[in-house]
Amino acid sequence: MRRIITYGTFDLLHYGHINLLRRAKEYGDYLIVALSTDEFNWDSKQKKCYFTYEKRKQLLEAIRYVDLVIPENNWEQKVNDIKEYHIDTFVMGDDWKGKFDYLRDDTDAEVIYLPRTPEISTTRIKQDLGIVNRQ
Ligand code: C2G
Repeated sequence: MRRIITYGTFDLLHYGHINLLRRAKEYGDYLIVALSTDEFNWDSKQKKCYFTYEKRKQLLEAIRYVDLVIPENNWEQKVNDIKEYHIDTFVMGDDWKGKFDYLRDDTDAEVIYLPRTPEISTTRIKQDLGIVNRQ
């Protein structure tokens, strides 16, 4: 069984996220999504999510490509996750290109960056709805 992992916030789930998850799953049989917790998002990514971790997890678990959702609590857990879950392929959108190349040295996983879906983003959705600055 070929196992894949990817990481993200996945707030206001949209088709760009689905495109990423669908293509990630093509690299194997079992896709794990490490979902950024509310605390990690706020403390380390300065992102205030619209949906809580539990709601974002529920949405991801309903996606046919996703087999398991685990929490992403910090930037440093990737090496351990890859070893603990016997991951063969680490996948991220190419806005992260190069940022996780160290995993090629520190683990046996291949590191793949996939093209983002260009025209859609959670920020764009909030802007279009005129809610970007309302906290
Ligand atoms: N994505 C995409 N196309 C978009 C928007 C997002 O392919 N239009 C991809 C991103 O490249 C990422 C995944 O969908 O691989 C999740 O995106 P975000 O929720 O924005 O994740 P991010 O905040 O980048 O968190 O440790 C890594 C971080 O947790 C990644």
